[in-house]
Parts: sequence; C-alpha cells; structure tokens
Amino acid sequence: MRIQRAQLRKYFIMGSQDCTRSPEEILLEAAKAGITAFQFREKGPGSLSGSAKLELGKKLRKICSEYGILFIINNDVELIEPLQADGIHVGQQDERTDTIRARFPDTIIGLSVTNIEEASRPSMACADYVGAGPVYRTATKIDAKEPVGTAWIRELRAFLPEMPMVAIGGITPDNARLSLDAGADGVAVVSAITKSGNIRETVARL
Ligand code: TZP
Repeated sequence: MRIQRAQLRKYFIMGSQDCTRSPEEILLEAAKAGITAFQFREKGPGSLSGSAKLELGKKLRKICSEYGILFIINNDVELIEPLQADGIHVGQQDERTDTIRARFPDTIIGLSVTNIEEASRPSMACADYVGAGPVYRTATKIDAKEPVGTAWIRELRAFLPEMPMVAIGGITPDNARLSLDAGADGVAVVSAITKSGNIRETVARL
C-alpha cells in the first residue's frame, strides 16, 4: 500500500499562478491547519518553469516534510527525484502511469478520471489513487470538463470499491460533506484555500 485513504482527506493543490500572496505563506498556514496532502501544480498562465519552479518546489517540499504532509508533484516526472516527492499526479493526456511505475516503483501515482470509461482503462492498474471530477464548475482549471456531480462520485465508488479516491472541482467547506457522503475519501481544493480569508477556519471546516 503506497497510500492510505486517510492521507487524501484534506488535499490541497496550489501553484504560484493560484496565489495573490506568497505560496510558502499560504502552504504554511494550510499545513498548520491540518491538510493531509499537498500537490505542487505549476500550470497555466503565469506559472513558473525551470529553476524558478524547482526552487519554489524545494521550499514547499520542506514545509510538507516538517508537517508530515504528503508531497505530490503534478505531472513533472523529472522533478520526482530533485524534490523527493512522495508521489506524482497525472491526467489522462499526461505521462503514462506504467512508464512512471517502471521507473519509480515506490512513488505514489495519482490519476485524474472524469468518467467510467477512463476509470476502466489499463492505466488504472498503475494508479494508487484517483482524482475524480470536476464535481462542480471550477474557475481554476481552464480546460476543466463538464461537472460530474456527486451522483457520479457515488457511481465511481460503486465501480471502484477499494480505490483511494479524492473528489475535486469547485469543492468548498459548504459542499465538501456531499462528496464524502458519496464515497470519496477526501476532497481536493485549490481556490477554497488560496482565496480564503481565514485558512485555519477553512481547513477545519473542510
Ligand atoms: N482538476 C480538476 S478541477 C481542478 C483540477 C486541478 C481545479 C480545482 O480547483 P478549485 O478551485 O478547487 O475548483
């Protein structure tokens, strides 16, 4: 078992492009407030690359180590070793899960799924958890698919009874309970935390 379901309970995703203040400050507040996992996702307009991405990644990685929080890198296989990432998260169009698994036998692999067909593909065999959604409409991901709703989370849970699963997309403290009740092990959020005026309270309510 590379991941335990409880580690997905409060899964925070962030890149510098999501922040209007210091990403380190935001992550530190979220870490102190009790997030269980963090995904470093530099993606889309305004995101960092190259050494700037690596340097920020190192700082965020350090915070996760200090607070015992899983550190997952979004899609960037070449950063797994330099950042000593616990895991990598990929989408359906990203790096293949079997290729990653062959190179990194112990690394957690997360895979995004948005319908049952994707959840049936061979790539699932190398996934340790799934990110399921978008549950609701989201302004954070430009190319997000149509919302699937919590009824689909319930359907996916019935299809994958044992798979660690985190619900994502438009999740807030007010609606998180519905995804958990539908069978998700946890909720993954970007803006609920990056745009929060009180991260401690937001994470507690999630
Ligand atoms: N993948 C599916 S929706 C999404 C990602 C990365 C963005 C979620 O952002 P928010 O702000 O929590 O809706």
